[in-house]
Parts: sequence; C-alpha cells; structure tokens
Amino acid sequence: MERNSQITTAYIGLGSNLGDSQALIDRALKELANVDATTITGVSRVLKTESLGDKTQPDYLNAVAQVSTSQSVEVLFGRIRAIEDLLGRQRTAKWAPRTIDLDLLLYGDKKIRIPELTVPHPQMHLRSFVLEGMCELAGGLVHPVLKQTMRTLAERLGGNDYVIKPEAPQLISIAGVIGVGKTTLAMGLAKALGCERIREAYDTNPYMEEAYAGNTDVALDWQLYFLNSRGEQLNKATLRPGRVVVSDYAFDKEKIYSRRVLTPDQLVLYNGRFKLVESNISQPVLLIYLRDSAQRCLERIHRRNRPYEQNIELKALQDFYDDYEKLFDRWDTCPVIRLSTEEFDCLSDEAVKDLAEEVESYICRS
Ligand code: PH2
Ligand code: MG
Ligand code: MG
Repeated sequence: MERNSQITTAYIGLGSNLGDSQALIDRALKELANVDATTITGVSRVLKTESLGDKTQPDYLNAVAQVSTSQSVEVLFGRIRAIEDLLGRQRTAKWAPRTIDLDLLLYGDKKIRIPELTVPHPQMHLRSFVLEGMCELAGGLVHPVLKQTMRTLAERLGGNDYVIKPEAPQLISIAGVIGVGKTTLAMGLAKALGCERIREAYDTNPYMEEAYAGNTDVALDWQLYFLNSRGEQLNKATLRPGRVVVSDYAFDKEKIYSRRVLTPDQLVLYNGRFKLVESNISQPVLLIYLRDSAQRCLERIHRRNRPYEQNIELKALQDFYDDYEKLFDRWDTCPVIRLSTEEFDCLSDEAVKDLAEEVESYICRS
C-alpha cells in the first residue's frame, strides 16, 4: 500500500473490559507508539465507565489517544487491528466483552465508508467516554460530519452514553418556552428531513381562553385535555419503529405546566393520570431545546397575536424558562441539541437544512 507523505492527526479510542484492563491499555499504547511513521502526541485520562449496551458486562476502562502519522488510513487501520489481535482480542459476537478494542475515531478530516471501517467513528458523538477524552485532547476540534466542536458534542450528552435504536420510533421533539419559535422550527425541520410532523393541539383545546384568563376552575380540564392529546399523538401504537417524526413540543413540558398551573388537589388527580399516559408514549431519540430571552419571547407572543396569550407576563415566561433549564440540565434519556435564537435563525432555510443534516447522525431511518 502506498505511503502517505502528508502528516495527519488521528484519534484512537481505547477500551477494555476483560483481563487486566489498565495493563492492556498501557500495552496497546506502547504498541501504537511502535507503529512506523507514527507518534503518540497525547493520551487522555483513563475513565472507568459502565458498559454501554449491556450493563451486565464488566465495567470498561476507556481512553483516547492522539497520534501524528504519515501512514495512510488503510495502513494505520491494519496496524490497529494487528495490535488488537496481539493483545488477545477474540472476534466473537458484536459488543462481546473484550481484552482490547481500538477504534479509529478520526483520521484528519477524512470521511470513509467501507464495510470494515467508518470514519469518523459512527457512534463517537453518542459516547461521553469518547468525547470526554476528545475534549481533554482537542475540545475545539470540529467533527468533520457534524461540523460541531467536540465540546459542543459532549455537552449534548450531559455525561451520558447512548446507542442508536433502530427499533424505536425516530421521534425528534422540539422544546422551549412559549413564543420561542418551536412550531416554526418543527415545520422547517420536518420539511428538510422529509418527515411527518406532530403539532400541539392548542387550538382545539376548548379551555385555552378561560384558563389563560385566570379561571382556575378549568385548569384541571385544560391540562387533562393536553395530556390526553399528547398521549394519543405520541402513543407507542401510533408512532412506528424507524419512522422519523418531528413534534413541536416535548411530552415532559406537561410536568412543567401542571406544577405551575394546578392547585395541589388538582395536581394529585392529574399526576395519577400522567403516570398512565407516560407509560404508553414513545420517548424522543433526540431533543432540540430552543432558547431565547423571556423578553424576546414576549415580543414574539405580541407579534403573533394569539388573543388569549396577550396577557402572559414576563415573570411567567421567566419561570417557565427556569423550569426548562432545570429539566434539560439533568436530562438523561437522549441527546439534547441546544439552540439559541441569537445564533440560530429558525426562518433560515439554510440553517434548518444544516440542522437537519446534523439530526441524521442521531437517528436511524428504516
Ligand atoms: N464499547 C463497546 C460497547 N460498549 N461501553 C463502554 N463503557 N466502553 C466501550 O468502549 C464500549 C462500551 C463496543 O465497542
Ligand atoms: Mg468500540
Ligand atoms: Mg472496535
């Protein structure tokens, strides 16, 4: 194979959950340093991580190495596999416990898609145990496909690891305060993805006007109407595995609203129903959390001029904003893409198209 005269920076993920994992990682690094025309220029800390995909397996030790190489990607990949073999790697079932796993994460900006090798590694942006190592070595490095820095990609995971689930409905939910532009973005995104869209049933909710006018007698009906409607729209039986769909709300907004607008007595009744509905809905595989200042959301509410919304106060929007922040601070069921409307224009076809391209890396179409 032909030798590449150019020098390329590559990143290699190391993992082990069988045998003396620390010694195996040290040994793998030593072997990697012996590959000709290749030097190790950085190694992240070694992390102890729960086995992703099968929690009953022993914990992993994971690390990331940065190398500078003038080997072609084919030769480097061949050497990596040879090191795995040397260190006793058995190639049995996919994701079986292993003495050593060396994954070529990145090779410069190169994109490769052949049966034996995909670069960038197709799951690296879903794994905190990879991205944390990447951030130590090169947090500002831009992912060649996602076009985002390692730091941004890591933030989207909030310290969690995820797998792509082809058997789940590929639900993408857009969340954020009233007036931030969720419906606009949902329309644009569904169009760019060529998929269906689920729209919040606010205009058919018969209690909307009275509730917004401050009539607490209808608050429970108002909230139950939304709960039932969302329960139907997002029902496991309604959404189909592998089908991509964008919703202009996140089901969990129900918790935020009910807590703010119901009396304690109403809330007891509501929560009983909530649990039942929640157990029958599909969770999103990706959340897009749209943010803007409460002031600008209020301005948008005034501009769009839905009559019943016109009495909403800035303080209420600030409260909802805080609730959303808290919700997504500890979100651990899927990645969260945070967008600030200062940097992201929901009305720009180009911005939405770029977002749709990013979204493709977090979903699986059947
Ligand atoms: N690798 C896998 C599957 N699961 N989990 C952790 N924590 N670390 C890994 O490196 C890992 C995993 C398949 O390569
Ligand atoms: Mg691996
Ligand atoms: Mg591997």
